[in-house]
Amino acid sequence: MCGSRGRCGKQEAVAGRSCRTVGNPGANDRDNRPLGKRGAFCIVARMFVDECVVKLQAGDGGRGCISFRREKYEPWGGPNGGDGGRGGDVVLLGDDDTNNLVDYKYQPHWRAERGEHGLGSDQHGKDGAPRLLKMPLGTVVIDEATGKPVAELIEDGQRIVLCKGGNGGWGNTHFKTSTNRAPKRANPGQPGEGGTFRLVLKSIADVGLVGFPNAGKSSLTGQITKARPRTAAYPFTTLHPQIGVIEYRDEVKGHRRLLLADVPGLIEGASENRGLGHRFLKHIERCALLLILVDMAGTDARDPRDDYKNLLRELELYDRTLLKKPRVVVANKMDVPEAKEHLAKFKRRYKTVDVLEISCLTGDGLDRLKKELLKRVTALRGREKVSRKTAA
Ligand SMILES: Nc1nc2c(ncn2[C@@H]2O[C@H](COP(=O)(O)OP(=O)(O)OP(=O)(O)O)[C@@H](O)[C@H]2O)c(=O)[nH]1
Ligand SMILES: [Mg+2]
Repeated sequence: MCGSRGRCGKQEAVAGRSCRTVGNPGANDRDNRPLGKRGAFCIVARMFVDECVVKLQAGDGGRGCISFRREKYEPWGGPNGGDGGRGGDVVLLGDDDTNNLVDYKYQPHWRAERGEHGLGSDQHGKDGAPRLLKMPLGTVVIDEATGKPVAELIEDGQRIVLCKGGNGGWGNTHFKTSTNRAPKRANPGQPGEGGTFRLVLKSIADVGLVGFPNAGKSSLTGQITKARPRTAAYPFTTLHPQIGVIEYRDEVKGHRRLLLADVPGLIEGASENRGLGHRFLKHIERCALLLILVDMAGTDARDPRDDYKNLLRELELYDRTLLKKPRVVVANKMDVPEAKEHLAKFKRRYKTVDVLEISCLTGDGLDRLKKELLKRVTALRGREKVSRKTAA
């Protein structure tokens, strides 16, 4: 969590670890200070890691013990070697409060405790403590040896035992038989499982926000969710995805919420690594609905019609299936006088596309957009459940 919690209002951002930033243009000048003047902890907290490699090792089982009972007046006390303890597992825990893999990037080696060895007098070794690793929801674990996904964390509190600890070895008491009353053998503990794994975070959100830089994605996120991503009039203000929660309070149907993922801007040629490239598009792969935000003001002499075409092209180049996802096209900056003309031209070219008009500056159209998002996502999620049942 951000070290300056109270000061920067970090608790409002669900993901992205951003400190409180400008929701409305110019609203909070303190946060426009250069990074170096905000305190070192904030700078570290801004780092966003969504992919890293870790080496995990479960604990080995403890050795079984060879021991014999020796007491006064007990000449044939018999074997009393205890068993070794079980090695601890490496357990992944889905955690809603974690949204970044930065902890694992700089500390990639994790090991669970080994089991203690067995002792005489039938004392069993203590089991090793498991190693609990908190993972952000949406983390996919890929085994580096096979290249195949082996686990995926999608629910808060979900536990996955990724590497099992080794069993403890039997002490010599277990080997006592009618013919062998004094066995001199015990088992060694079994080694714990281990491996090298790639962790890939693919955020889980209902709606993925896609647009050119400066289209107003973060302004929209700031307006309709509780997150406060930084907004400014220069491209690539947002450098990593931010997840915001859209809240709906309904007296009859109860409290509802949708997650909105604001991903960094896409530009033409992103597939060739221009701008920030395609690297963050994995965060919209799981969204039910894509929100394509078009800057109708034509900022920087751009043509909104070309923006829309280029956005779809970049999505297609990243993954064709993204184009099959349902999408809602939203025209932003409708408060700017030229926007009306641009919108008319846009509608003439894309006759079948339904466009929702909004302005993040004046707030026009935002309520309608929120309702539309809820309606569509509810319908889509319902359909997903039905198709999953049919597949089963
Ligand atoms: N006039 C007007 N300006 C807007 C509106 N929405 C956003 N802006 C301005 O557009 C600029 C860019 O807004 P951002 O929200 O940072 O845009 P973004 O899409 O998140 O940009 P990147 O993070 O760089 O990709 C800011 O200066 C905003 O004040 C709007 O509806 N009307
Ligand atoms: Mg932004």
